[in-house]
Amino acid sequence: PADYNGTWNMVSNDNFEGYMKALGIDFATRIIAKMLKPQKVIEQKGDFFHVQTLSSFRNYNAEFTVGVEFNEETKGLDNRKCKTLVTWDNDRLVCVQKGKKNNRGWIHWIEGDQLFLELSCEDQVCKQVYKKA
Ligand code: RET
Repeated sequence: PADYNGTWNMVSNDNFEGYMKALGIDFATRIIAKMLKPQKVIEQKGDFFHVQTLSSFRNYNAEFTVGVEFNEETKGLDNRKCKTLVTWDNDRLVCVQKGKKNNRGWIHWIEGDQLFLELSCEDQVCKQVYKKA
């Protein structure tokens, strides 16, 4: 599989506002969150991933094994519970987050020294790009 290990700094973040609104994140949080330039710190051992999304305001921590469904609590985001499954689509990581929100999930892939992340919820798609530190 592809190698996602490393520290990645955000360079662009398109429609994060729409994504956060679709999740039902409150106005005050959205105002702060959309100004952030989070950093992703990814540790990968084969199919096991530890993904930290770090920012000056709040962090989000995710640990998963590709192909193994787990109970995700989106602590500090919309604080919901999801049944989450990440799978490989060639070298892309494809995540489905089953829960109250329809069409929720994300896709990660790498091109050169850039890490791409597309976040979906309901009818909203947020497109983020990170560059390897
Ligand atoms: C921040 C700041 C507080 C508000 C929101 C945030 C969003 C974090 C997201 C993290 C996604 C992580 C993924 C990990 C994959 O392994 C930045 C914590 C809403 C959307 C996709």
